[in-house]
Amino acid sequence: MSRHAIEANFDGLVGPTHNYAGLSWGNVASKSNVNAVSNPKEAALQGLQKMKRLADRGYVQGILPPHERPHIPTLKALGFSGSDADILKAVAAENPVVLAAIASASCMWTANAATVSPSADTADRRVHFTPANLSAKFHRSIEHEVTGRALKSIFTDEAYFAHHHALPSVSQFGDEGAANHTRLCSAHGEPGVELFVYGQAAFDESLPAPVRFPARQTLEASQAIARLHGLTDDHRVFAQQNPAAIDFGVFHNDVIAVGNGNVLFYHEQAFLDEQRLLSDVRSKLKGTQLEAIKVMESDVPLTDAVASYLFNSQLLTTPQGDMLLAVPGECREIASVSHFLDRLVASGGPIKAVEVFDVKQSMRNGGGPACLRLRVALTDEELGAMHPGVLLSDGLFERLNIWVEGHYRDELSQADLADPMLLDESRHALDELTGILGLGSIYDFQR
Ligand code: SUG
Repeated sequence: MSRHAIEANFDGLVGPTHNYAGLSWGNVASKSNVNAVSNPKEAALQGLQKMKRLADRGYVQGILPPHERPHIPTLKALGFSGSDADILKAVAAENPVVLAAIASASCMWTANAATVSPSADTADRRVHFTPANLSAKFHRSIEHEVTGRALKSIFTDEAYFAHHHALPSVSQFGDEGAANHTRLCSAHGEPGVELFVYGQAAFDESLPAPVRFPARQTLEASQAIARLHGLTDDHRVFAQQNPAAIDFGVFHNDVIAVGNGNVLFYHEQAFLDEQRLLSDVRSKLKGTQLEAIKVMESDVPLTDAVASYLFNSQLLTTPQGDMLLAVPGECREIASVSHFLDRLVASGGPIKAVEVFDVKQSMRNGGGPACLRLRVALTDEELGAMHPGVLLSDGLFERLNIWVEGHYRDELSQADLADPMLLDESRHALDELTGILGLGSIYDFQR
């Protein structure tokens, strides 16, 4: 039975410690901006502007809160002791990379927060959530616990929502969440096909793997998520990412492909076996035909795709039933990409409009518009059952702008991460935020 549903986008609100630490080997932007001075205030305001513009267009826009950083409990688990100030001083002296990791605001990229399967696809007809273990990177592996708490406090009613634990935190079950998961369907409320794109098979060495950069998502993790979410064979497809693309800096599938409704928009180098992927999706997709929009290397070289983040765009269905591509500003700065976008809109295909968003602060760490959001398709009833306090309204937008202006710094260097005042400022800000959003005590310092 199909029901009317919408797609809500939950953006990560950028945290007060947003900084450039070069923590992500394999992510070109993160490595090339290491030690640059960041502007957390501007980053948070850019994110809010993106949310507001989409909310103004009628999209349901939600917010996921930043996490407590620097995360003192992780340092205590690593043997640091004393007051918070002592601990920060000791870790800064002994291992500044560990300090940077536990201070990262990386939970802003909520495409990596979790994998979400809408109720139209799952065996028990509930919306299923699994926070991603993000085990490939230490700084991200500490996100899933608080992500899980936040998701549970937003989607509480067990009649509608099912929550799973993150998978075991080892590389064999490395899971990067929705960044490697695309849902194709005739409409958000109709049963769909969930496409899981993995970088490597952990237990099958006969399959190719990248040699330069790590594959963060494994086949085994994708299969486990599909099992947990109760996706039968006709609702799931597994496909391998092209290892050569990972070695080129495509660390998540959402850096080279994006899907929405019946459209899959991707670069010709995205997948290892593109024909098999297309025929698997076509055979399982009900009520509509797959529209594959493939971008050729001769039109947009992979280097330009990675530099512009063309595919890290949000592909959204408009109220008229067309599609809108929400691209990062960098797409208009790179000639091949900008020309391609003009031709795409003029081609008469499903993508009828391109909107440009400035998320430069996030882009410098390898996070475009699509990294900043987690998609949750919800029926009208499910939307009514979730916690409404995290949905962006004009009033909440205004309140959050004031909150950012009041609590955030406009400059942050690596040396600042050890400043005990930053920890205090951050906790004060987050304590107030859980009040604004009505989320209850989700942070360790509140418990
Ligand atoms: O995991 N960058 C993030 C970017 C995540 C982008 N998300 C998606 N493609 N969905 C990452 O590599 C860099 C942090 C630093 O270097 O300071 C970072 O974590």
